[in-house]
Amino acid sequence: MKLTHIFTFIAFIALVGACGGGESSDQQQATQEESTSDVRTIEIIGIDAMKFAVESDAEGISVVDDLGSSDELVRLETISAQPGEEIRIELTTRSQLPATAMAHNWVLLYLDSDTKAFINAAVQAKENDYIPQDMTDQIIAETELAGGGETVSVTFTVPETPGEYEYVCSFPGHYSAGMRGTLVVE
Ligand SMILES: [Cu+2]
Repeated sequence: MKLTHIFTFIAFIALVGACGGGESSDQQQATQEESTSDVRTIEIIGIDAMKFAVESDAEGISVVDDLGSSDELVRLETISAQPGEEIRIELTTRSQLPATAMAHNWVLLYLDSDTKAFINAAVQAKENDYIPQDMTDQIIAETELAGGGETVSVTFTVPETPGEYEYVCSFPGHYSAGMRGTLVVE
């Protein structure tokens, strides 16, 4: 091969390489967009009875029918998940009360976190939407507070360690009223 041919060949390879790279990054972006819309979403309703409720039973969750006739909802008790799975929580508060009296959030805590201590500290953290700032290392995922008619959401990756992770509403009094549940990682 002549030297000029070699240079042409190298230039050709470089060009193909550059195009290939561009294509694959486009492809990656498309895959990401697709996966975002494909994320398993759990629509939770926060009710005045201070419970996490859902409209009906579904695959991957377990519910208890102990809310009486309250909006024909059932109480969400557990969410089952695979390690590393992506889950989106959408929390809507159903209430006529002002947000200062009735608002909800959804906070998922690590296995080794002290839930009672977290809840006790949350009462003192009104200025930070009832999230104790010195205990954020105990939180895997959290939504903002949702007042009546509002919807908040969070997307998170399920931890790799199997176990029963507790999720809570940290608005004062709601945890002890039963506004909590378990994310079961299998
Ligand atoms: Cu609440």
